[in-house]
Amino acid sequence: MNTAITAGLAPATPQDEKAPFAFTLAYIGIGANLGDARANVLDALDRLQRQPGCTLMAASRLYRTAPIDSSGDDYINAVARIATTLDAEVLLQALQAIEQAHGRERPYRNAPRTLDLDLLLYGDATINSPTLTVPHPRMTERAFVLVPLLELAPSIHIPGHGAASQYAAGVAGQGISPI
Ligand code: A4P
Ligand code: MG
Repeated sequence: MNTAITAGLAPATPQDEKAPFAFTLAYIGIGANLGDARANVLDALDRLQRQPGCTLMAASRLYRTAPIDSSGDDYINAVARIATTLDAEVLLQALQAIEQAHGRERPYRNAPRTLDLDLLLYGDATINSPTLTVPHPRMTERAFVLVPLLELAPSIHIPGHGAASQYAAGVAGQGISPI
């Protein structure tokens, strides 16, 4: 069995089995603290599963988290692992379309939001374009990212930063609990 089949991307013909589809494992941070935040996060997972070019491989538990550099109610946060054939910029556009489906508005930086989808990691890529920074620049400082990420991938490395687990102690004071 090749890796394409393992990822649920079965080849269309026997010949294709010789040339497996290229896919990338990516991690998506999901957050919401407006409206029915729990329902919004669950719907985001469903939409990721249905997104062409993406297969939802795993999802963390949902967590209730205290706002960090933000206002409003507690957040509901989770992290998803997907296998995707989409280019990183195309994936970002797909994530933004899911945010828009939930009426995401951006009145000011870090405003409360119905749904926020951040591309945390895209394989082992480092990306610095006008629209996309990967790894997500603040992911090592935030329990709402690190705790669900480490639940899914305890030994994961963050390009340019090393083992994600080494940052867990630094965010231990931030309020987070599974729901
Ligand atoms: N952009 C660049 N890189 C990325 C990336 N890796 N993933 C650009 C997603 N977007 C990326 O994003 C602004 C622009 O960032 C986009 O147009 C995109 O081209 P945005 O979603 O409009 O704004 P944002 O979410 O306010 O910014 P950002 O940077 O995602 O915010 P943070 O730093 O992630 O903070 N507290 C709790 N407890 N839980 C939360 O989920 N979230 C935030 C948002 C603050 N406090 C929180 C939570
Ligand atoms: Mg965002």
